Amino acid sequence: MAFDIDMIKAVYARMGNRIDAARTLLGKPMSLAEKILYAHLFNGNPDSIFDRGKSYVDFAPDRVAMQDATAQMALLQFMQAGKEKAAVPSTVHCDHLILAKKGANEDLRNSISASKEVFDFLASVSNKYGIGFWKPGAGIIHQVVLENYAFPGGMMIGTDSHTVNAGGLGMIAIGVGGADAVDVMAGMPWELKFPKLIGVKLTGKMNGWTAAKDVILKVAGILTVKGGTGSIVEYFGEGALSISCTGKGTICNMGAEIGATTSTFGYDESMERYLRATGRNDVADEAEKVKSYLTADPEVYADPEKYFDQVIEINLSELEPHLNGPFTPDRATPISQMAEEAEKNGWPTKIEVGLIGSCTNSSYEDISRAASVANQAVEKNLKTKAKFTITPGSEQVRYTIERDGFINIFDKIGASVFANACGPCIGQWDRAGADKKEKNTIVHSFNRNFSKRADGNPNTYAFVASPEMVTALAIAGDLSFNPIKDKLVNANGEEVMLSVPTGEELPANGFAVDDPGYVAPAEDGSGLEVIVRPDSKRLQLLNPFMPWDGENLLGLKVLIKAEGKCTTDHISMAGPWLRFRGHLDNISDNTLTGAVNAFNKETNSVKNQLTGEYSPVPDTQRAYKEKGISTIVIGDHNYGEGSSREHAAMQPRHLGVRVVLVKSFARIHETNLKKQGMLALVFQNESDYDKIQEDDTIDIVDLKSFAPEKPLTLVVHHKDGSEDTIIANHTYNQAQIDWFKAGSALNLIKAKEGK
Ligand code: MIC
Ligand code: SF4
Repeated sequence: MAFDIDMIKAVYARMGNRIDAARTLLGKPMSLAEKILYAHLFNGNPDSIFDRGKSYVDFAPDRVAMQDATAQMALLQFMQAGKEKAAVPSTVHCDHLILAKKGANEDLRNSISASKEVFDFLASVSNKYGIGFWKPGAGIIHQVVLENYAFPGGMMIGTDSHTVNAGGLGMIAIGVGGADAVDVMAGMPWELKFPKLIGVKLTGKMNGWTAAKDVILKVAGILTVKGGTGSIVEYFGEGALSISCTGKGTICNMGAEIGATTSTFGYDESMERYLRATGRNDVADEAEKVKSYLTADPEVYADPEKYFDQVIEINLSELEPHLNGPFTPDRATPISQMAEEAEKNGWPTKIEVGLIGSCTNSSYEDISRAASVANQAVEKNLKTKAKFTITPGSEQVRYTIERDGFINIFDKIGASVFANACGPCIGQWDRAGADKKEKNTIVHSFNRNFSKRADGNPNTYAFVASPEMVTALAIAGDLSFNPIKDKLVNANGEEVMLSVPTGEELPANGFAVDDPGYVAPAEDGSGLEVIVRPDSKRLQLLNPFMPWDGENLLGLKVLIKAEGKCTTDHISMAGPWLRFRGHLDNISDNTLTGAVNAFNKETNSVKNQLTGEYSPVPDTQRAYKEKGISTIVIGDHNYGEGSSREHAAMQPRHLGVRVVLVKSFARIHETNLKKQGMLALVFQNESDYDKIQEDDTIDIVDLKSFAPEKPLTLVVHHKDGSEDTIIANHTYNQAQIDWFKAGSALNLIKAKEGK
């Protein structure tokens, strides 16, 4: 039986009426995204319609998922909210804090002992508040959610940007910061700006070396890292029907890389097959009964231009395998052009390591197709040139692929199998020699390839591809190798070609697992106590942020003017810093250390206006804080792109930054800033960015009349005595202005609870 089947039945029972009511109000056929959104309004039955891209709407998601690195902060906040139990089914997954170094068993043992305090904390909070707990080694949050919790037509949020993976099972699944998870677990409305809609029509059918991954690599190339911002991407068309459910998951997963709010597919037979194969006949049976509500109305897909804000069409029959990178997931190169591009750009073509797996690509289908390529290396007597690693997404997948002999095949090409966890994808890869910072190339089937992400080396050129392409490229050891047309020379000196991968969508003998790694919470946890040691280096109870004093913000010093890409990895790096995700003061020592200072083009070196000296960003900021001086951070486009980690907002807040003023924001980060009581502002006139100088002091002169839709005025005082006036837009509605006034959204929840 599926988890929480009663909740799922209840969602389906009310869905029809709500969608019918919305259709009547809208007076037109509905897309799937609209159906799910209107079926999940906090106030129940729809009684008005919303403006896409404009209206803020209160939703009631069906469930919440959290991973260990973000759950700590989410749960530390939830503990302050004064509730006895999580209001909706919620889970915690231990996956990010697990190192990849020697191999699964040893790494898992070492990581459990290194992070015992944190895992124990998460286990005990989960137990107390009725939250399901998935132990270290159970798998990566998104794979475990797809296998166990996702259901067509449902709505969930998760404290990780790749929560969107569950769109593969026809959900609206959205990545958020921990404070948003607290809203939902506290039974309060969860607010989102009603998204715009992008339709992607898939025609034709994939063949040969092309995989589902190539669909999203192509889409990323078209839309770029910010093209999906504020939108839900809905895939449809005959091509969609031929993609497996897990392949759909891969496509939705990487929707995070184009900034999309989420992506989804209509319910179809691939989803039914997957539900049944993963032990959820009950969900499949229920979904079958409400099928017409689990996909768009037919008119929408027949005439998409009329119903979506933007439509993209991709012919799968012609789609080539892609390699995206280096350093950004939207730099898309079809394999046929790779040799030329690499040469033109001076990318190192020798591949050192191929890595497959991760939450994005570790389905049975992915692994079986990659194994079919690896097997050819064995049979055709080829020596695999690059190192090769596998990171399975869940214990269920790992157990099944081992049983079916795939691990054995990978062993023969000298592969290492890492623990079922994020490992190398999140900088937990203790890669030998990475500290030498040598220029080198890796290829992987993960989703992100920002500088330093996998191994901490800024000179690692990482390219993203499908698992089967990664395997072929690892065998060849050469970025310019195109398996579709190029030959390789084997150990006998013969020229051989790799034939196209073959695989199975689902295991013929079913999935199997010995210990899935799930721990159910106590029925009644009210008497349980959660302990945080006061001298802990890893965990720190939170102190509420100070409310706004009602005055204009005057005398703000410019902490840093960040230039170019400034992702959450640049604002709060992962890797070794993951160990401080539950300790706000300690993790604050990495604040903005990856951002490039526009004035000297260096990272982690900014001018302290009090001394005139250059010092690391966190030290400079702490020096201002000590003197009670507030600061402002200036940023470029798509500031805060990437992850959902609210640390990127809480750390600056904790250190005394009051305002972040940028050319544009990534969605989750903008919300995180608002939730934590920061001012998130956008230049009305982009070129004003150039007016900000290193020694500036800035006043916000009309904050006392802070109101929705009313821009704010900043007076910038330059060192030479001259001044500039800059207008900043913002997207705060009244409720969000109240968060700002209270010091944070959490302060407001607490006030409502009377705690
Ligand atoms: C990531 O892929 O960057 C992460 C680590 O999963 C993050 C969450 C985090 O920072 O903990 C994400 O994508 O949200
Ligand atoms: Fe983990 Fe990487 Fe997936 Fe993030 S993207 S959840 S770090 S495997």
